[in-house]
Amino acid sequence: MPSTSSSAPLGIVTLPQHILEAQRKHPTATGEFTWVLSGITLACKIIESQVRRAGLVDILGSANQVNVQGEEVQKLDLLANEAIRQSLGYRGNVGIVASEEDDEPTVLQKTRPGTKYIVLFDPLDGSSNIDVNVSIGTIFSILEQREDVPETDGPLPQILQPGINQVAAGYVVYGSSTVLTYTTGFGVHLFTLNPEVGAFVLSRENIRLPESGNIYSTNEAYKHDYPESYQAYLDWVKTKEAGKRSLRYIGSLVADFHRTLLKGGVFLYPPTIEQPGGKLRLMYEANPLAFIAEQAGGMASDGNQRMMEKQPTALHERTPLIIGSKNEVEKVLSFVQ
Ligand code: AHM
Ligand code: MG
Repeated sequence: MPSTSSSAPLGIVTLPQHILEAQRKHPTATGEFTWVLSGITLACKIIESQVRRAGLVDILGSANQVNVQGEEVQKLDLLANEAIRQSLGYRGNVGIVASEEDDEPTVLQKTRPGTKYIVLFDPLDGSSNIDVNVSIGTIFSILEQREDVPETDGPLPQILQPGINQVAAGYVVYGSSTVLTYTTGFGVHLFTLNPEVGAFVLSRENIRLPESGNIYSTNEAYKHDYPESYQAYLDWVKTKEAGKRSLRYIGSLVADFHRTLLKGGVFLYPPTIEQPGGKLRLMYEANPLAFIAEQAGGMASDGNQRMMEKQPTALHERTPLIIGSKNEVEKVLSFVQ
């Protein structure tokens, strides 16, 4: 029988508890932020329940629409997008939300004082994997509204901030279990959804991304469309000098990143002939994952500069991405820089 003595730790820490504890250590924190994150986690629980039911009801497959990126929108993408927008709509302190699925950002409340935050998100990353039961996820990035930009300039100048300005970032993977990882700049913490009680429970605190790792992750089928420097890296990785390596590529960034965070290695999506600026989105894919990678001791670069220092010029801007273990990212950069 486990001890029931009152001095024994209870052992279960939920996400809201964890955030509140963290805030307590920061005397200036107001608790507003907890409210924003709870909106996001509510949405992710709604999305997860839809994902789990996807094969049972008619929500798989395409919605016969093309999003602003020119990609076919899957029905679950739309549901996920709506879930986040609605869950944040009534949080009084979120002023602007912007999503991969929407051409333009949405201003939730204009002039209300205290509309402090901007939430950027990819509601359902890896959507080409929805129909085949492969892990997909939600990625989010939180910025503060800029006081130096007049409201009359519209939401875009507020949003176009470099990744270093993020106050929080995270992602959820709807996989064999549903996990949420987040950072507010004080380490990276991982929670697992207990589906019976509907709570995200702390699984790992202060995750460290291994400094090295033998897994490389990229769409090797595009190798000949990559710049020669990246091809040289992919040739090197198969040499004796590189040692025994493994290739893993899920095709859902969020799931490929999650593995990289826990096991180490490097994920790369370089520029291609078709997409010379890269495929992945700077503001709601690369930046939030870069923030998490760095907080865990890893690195993220676009091949030329630190990802989080890149000044965005458009909401849906794309970027090449090299992310993962410090030593592995540096190795790739030794070829491409
Ligand atoms: P999306 O599903 O939000 O459109 O995201 C793009 C996805 C990433 O999750 C993944 O890393 C990449 O596209 C896979 O691209 P490709 O099929 O070109 O390898
Ligand atoms: Mg995506």
